[in-house]
Formats: sequence, C-alpha cells, structure tokens
Amino acid sequence: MSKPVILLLGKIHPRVVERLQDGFHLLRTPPGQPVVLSEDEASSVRGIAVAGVVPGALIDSLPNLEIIANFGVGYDGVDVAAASRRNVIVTNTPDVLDDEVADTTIALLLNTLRRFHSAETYLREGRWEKEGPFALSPLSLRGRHVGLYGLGRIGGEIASRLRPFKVKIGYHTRSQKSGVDYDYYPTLEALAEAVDTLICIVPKTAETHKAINADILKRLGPEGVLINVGRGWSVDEDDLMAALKAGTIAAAGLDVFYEEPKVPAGFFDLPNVSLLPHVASASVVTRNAMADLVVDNLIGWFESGTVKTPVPETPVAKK
Ligand code: NAP
Ligand code: 8YV
Repeated sequence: MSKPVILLLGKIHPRVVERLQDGFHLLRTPPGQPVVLSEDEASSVRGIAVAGVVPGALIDSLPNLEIIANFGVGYDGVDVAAASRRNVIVTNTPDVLDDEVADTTIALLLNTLRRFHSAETYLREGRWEKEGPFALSPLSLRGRHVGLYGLGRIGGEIASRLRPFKVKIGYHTRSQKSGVDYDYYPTLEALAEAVDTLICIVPKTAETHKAINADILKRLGPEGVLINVGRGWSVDEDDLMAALKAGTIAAAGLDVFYEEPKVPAGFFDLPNVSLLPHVASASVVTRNAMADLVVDNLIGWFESGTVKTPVPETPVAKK
C-alpha cells in the first residue's frame, strides 16, 4: 500500500521529520513562501504537519486532506472553521509544555521586577569592579497581588508556582473555575483594578484582541507590571509603550509580540521592559515532547483512525 502523503509547512521541528520519514511520503515547501503544489501533489496530500499558518484557501485546495497536526498548543494559525467545514481533524500539543511555559513565566516575572538581565550585563561589562554594586531594583515580588488573565492548563501551573512566593492570587476567565481558591473576577477590568501584576495567558481569539489596552493598564496603576506569555495579539503595543514611558505602569515582561518576529523598536529603548523571543516552551526536552505529540497524532490517525489531542472545535470522527 502506498504511504500517506504529509505536507510539512513552516519551520518544522527536525524530530517530526525524523519520525515521519519512514512511514510517510513527505512533501516540503520552501519556508516563508506561498505553497505551490501541482494538481497531482495537491490531491495526494492526506495530512499536514505545521508550525505556523494553514489558511482556509490551502485547506480547500487539498481535496483529500484528513488531518492537520499543529506544533503548538495555540492553533490560531490554522483556519479551524475551514477545516471543520471539510471534516478535517485538527490536533495541537497541550499539556506537554505546561511546566516549561509556567517556569519561563516565573523567570520572566522575576527578571522584569528585579532586572537581572541588566545586572548581568553590568557585571559582564566590568562595571561592578569599577563602579561598585548594581543599583537596587525599585520593584520586587514582595507583597504583590498577581492576576491571571486565563487559568487553563498553563495558567493553572503558573498559579501553583506563584503560591510558594506568598503573593495574593486572582484570575479572570469567562467561566469561574471549580476546585481553585484564587479570587475570581468576572471581568478583566475588575481584575486589573484589583491587582498590581497581570499575567496574560489566554488564547488568540476575536475576544482577546488587544484586550489589554490603555484602560486596563491604567487600572493596574503606577506600580503595575504586565507579563505576556499568551499571544502578542492580546496587547495593544502602542498603548503599552505609552504606559511604560509615562509611568502609567512600572514595567512589562514580554515573550510574545503582535507581529512576530518583528518587535517594535521603541521597546528596545525602555529600561523597564524584559523581552524574550517567544521562548517559553523552547527547551530541547519540551520541544521534543511537542514534536512527538504531532507525530503520535498523525500515526494514530493513519494507523487506527484515532488522535490523542484533537482541538475542541474539531470533528472527531473515526475513519
Ligand atoms: P487553555 O487550557 O485552553 O486555557 C485558556 C484559558 O484562557 C482558560 O482558562 C480560558 O477560560 C481562558 N480564556 C479563553 N478565552 C478567554 C476570554 N475571552 N476571556 C477570558 N479568559 C479566556 O490553554 P493553555 O494550554 O493554557 O494555553 C493558553 C495559550 O497560551 C495558548 O493558546 C497559546 O496562545 C499561549 N501559549 C504561549 C506559549 C509561548 O511560548 N509563549 C506557549 C504555550 C502557549 P474560559 O474558557 O473559562 O474563559
Ligand atoms: C511555540 C506556543 O513556541 O504552543 C504554543 O502555542 O506558542 C509555543 O509553544 C510555538 O507553537 C512554536 O511554533
């Protein structure tokens, strides 16, 4: 029997290729360029492995497509509505990255408050010996009230890690979560009003677009700190930059940006931001686990008609 054809899109993790190459026929397209397939190629494709974008037009141009396996828990790059219309399964990589992303969030929070990045640069530049101790950090985690915008798989892990830091914890989600004793706020406005530290870990959806804007930042207040590890989409970057410059809030730590990999140059000049190039899950061990889940979903589908981690919107039909 001929091997199922999988189209690899974007800069796909090498382990995905390694594990798929024996059992599947792999079609690769040059990264960063439009996907151009012959008619025969298009009709041969039964699966897609992707780290990035799958537009509806591409889905519609592949008549025999059965499954899209997304590398990443956030699957906002995939046109899920178009996939569902065509009865195409979409899978993502939840759970296996929760701990890594939560660890990174705590590191980014501490780095933003205590400016360890600047302190290390100071040491490396030989300034400690010449000029004496590094300046005291104006901000600290001591006594903070932290609000989570999102308390799902990753938000829950962030909250658990915050507990031993002895900070007060609250959250806003659309539905109140059972089994947690953090204070619930029914609106983002109410959460921002109550806390001084806001951690954004919601998905990219129409509802979360630029939800963190000038009004929310003003509510956080002059001691306020924003940490974004969700999607850049959820923050109005112009409003954030203005708030950081004017002292409307005190500092921000960002792992994600509106138009990655472009980072607004204005952030580089601000001493009160800590910037990371979307690395929250980027360790070898965690990215390998994500790659394995991409492959397990594809193998499961083509061997037994089952997938481990379908996204909620997907039609989970048996072959
Ligand atoms: P999840 O388990 O689905 O949790 C999402 C949380 O957001 C839930 O608590 C949900 O609660 C809440 N939420 C969704 N829409 C909301 C809205 N409009 N208003 C308020 N709350 C809302 O997802 P996850 O696995 O924790 O991942 C979350 C996101 O993190 C991903 O989608 C991805 O974009 C991002 N992420 C980033 C990195 C990185 O490298 N920086 C890594 C992994 C994930 P309700 O449904 O009750 O509202
Ligand atoms: C990855 C992420 O950096 O899982 C997600 O949603 O944002 C990150 O873990 C990204 O998916 C890699 O393409």
